[in-house]
Amino acid sequence: MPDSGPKQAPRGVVTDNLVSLQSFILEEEARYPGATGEFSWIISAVSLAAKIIAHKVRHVRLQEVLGEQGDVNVQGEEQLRMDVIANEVIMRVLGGRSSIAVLGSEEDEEPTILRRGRDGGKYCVLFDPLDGSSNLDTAVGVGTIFTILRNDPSIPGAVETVCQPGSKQVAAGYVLYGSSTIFVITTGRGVHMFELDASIGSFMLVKRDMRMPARKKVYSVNEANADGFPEPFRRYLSWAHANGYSSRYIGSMVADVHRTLVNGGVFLYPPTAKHPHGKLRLLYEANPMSFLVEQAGGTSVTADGRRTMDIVPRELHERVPLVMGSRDEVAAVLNA
Ligand code: AHM
Ligand code: MG
Repeated sequence: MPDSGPKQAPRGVVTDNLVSLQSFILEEEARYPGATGEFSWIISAVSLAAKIIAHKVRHVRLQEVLGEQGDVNVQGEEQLRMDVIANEVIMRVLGGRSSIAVLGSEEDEEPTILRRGRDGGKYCVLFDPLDGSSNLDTAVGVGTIFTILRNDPSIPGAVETVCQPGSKQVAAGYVLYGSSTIFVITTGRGVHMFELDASIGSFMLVKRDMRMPARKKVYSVNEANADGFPEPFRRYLSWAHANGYSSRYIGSMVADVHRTLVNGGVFLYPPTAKHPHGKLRLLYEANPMSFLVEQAGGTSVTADGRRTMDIVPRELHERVPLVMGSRDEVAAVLNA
């Protein structure tokens, strides 16, 4: 019999294994001898919270959760009812996980101490419960961003405990509530993407080890603020205009960064007249996204070219000017 070459699966037969987020994380954790499974419990809590929030976001009008709460959060921004609900969902779901020592949220002035290190609190979780929520009115993609840090029981204060540079993150990710619900995560070994199959209630692996292209002529910035940008950013925009670049800006960080991760390009939030230190928050927006971008082969820096994840934070809600994305595109911004 002649050799017919490598065997192919019969048509219509799926050869790839189906992997849920749950089993993926268990598999990852099993690589570490002595792992206790506590970390997997935290990710499973984040994914449960994400499913609850996804359901609410999808029915935001029917459930009448659009509109203002009437309060202002610590950043002086009006809180939407959905911001408050998403925050509560995450606090209540994660609050029950016995290995979490501290929770910190964009919506709360101070981090919440759940338990001390001696009581088993090994980790801290920081999150932005519903980033870009002002876009909910128009059914645009919004997201949840999270990061997991180790708890150092020798540090007494909650703020001091969570003020760790991004390079110390144990894991980070986001959930995009877009036309589909997407969960993207890194534990420092690549970036992996899952999609929610609502019929079975599971996030299923759709892309292992995402890599972002090194080059893509797309920039993503709120160009209406350009007059208030420092000169190098204005020079970059003129250069990009003259060099055939396209502009894509949703105004919802999770959606803009997700597109940048998948397609390449550069996402920027430079200092502006209104936000001289940038608008985005270092600990629970910039750092988790920087971890993902770097793990996918990209770069993330602040306005002065320093690596974002090297900044030592001083406070929970600190802001940072941000340039992140494809390696060569970030370099083009810095070289302008
Ligand atoms: P939020 O956390 O209050 O929702 O604000 C953050 C959002 C980001 O999602 C987005 O990148 C940015 O604000 C857009 O800001 P602007 O409207 O100034 O362009
Ligand atoms: Mg936000």
